[in-house]
Amino acid sequence: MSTFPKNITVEEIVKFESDIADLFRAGKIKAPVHLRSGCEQHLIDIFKPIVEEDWIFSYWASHIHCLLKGVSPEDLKQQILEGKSISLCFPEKNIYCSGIVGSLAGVAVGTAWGIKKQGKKGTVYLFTGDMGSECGIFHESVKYALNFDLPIKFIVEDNGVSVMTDTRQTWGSQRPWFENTIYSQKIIYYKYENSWPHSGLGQRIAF
Ligand SMILES: Cc1ncc(C[n+]2csc(CCOP(=O)(O)OP(=O)(O)O)c2C)c(N)n1
Repeated sequence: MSTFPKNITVEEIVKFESDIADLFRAGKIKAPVHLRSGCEQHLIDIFKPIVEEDWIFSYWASHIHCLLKGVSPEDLKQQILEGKSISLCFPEKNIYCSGIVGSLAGVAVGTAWGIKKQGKKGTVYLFTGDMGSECGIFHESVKYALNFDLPIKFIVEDNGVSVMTDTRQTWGSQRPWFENTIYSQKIIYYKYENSWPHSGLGQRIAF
């Protein structure tokens, strides 16, 4: 798997998101976009062991995950221009995303179960936000994956908020539920501050 692209820099990622913001501002994207920043180096590091045969499941803000899994910036931009930013899918790259909170946890665990049962190669990576990681389906999925030793890692990307709601205040705890539990061995957790709004640009766009 030596041809797998790994050389995308923080600057290239920042420029990609900024270019998409310009297109959105100009009214060229007639669908939601969710831009992210501050997580670039974390994601570059997390993607280091990820190879082509691995699977990526992510949600509404997945531009950076797609780039790091080897989708070309041109192909990604085209899909975004076609209004698919919120649920990007590249089956040829084993990438599936959804705009529905929690929807992919069971799918990702099922994929990992299939890999194990069929003796195939590959690891599944499910990316989720901090609020997504507090949902019941996420907890059940991590529990099942740990108990059956499935080839899956869960990545929790904590920007502190669910849209504009403070996630920790919502659940009455300053710590994620899995901290210092046996489940944390299945989870890669990092914190970041997103300089973009949750969705769009925080301004009215006229098409
Ligand atoms: C089932 C469902 N309920 C509500 C929403 C609306 N929604 C979209 S993103 C989001 C917040 C998720 O927060 P978090 O998991 O922390 O993600 P991030 O901050 O990284 O976007 C919500 C409530 C949705 N997409 N799906």
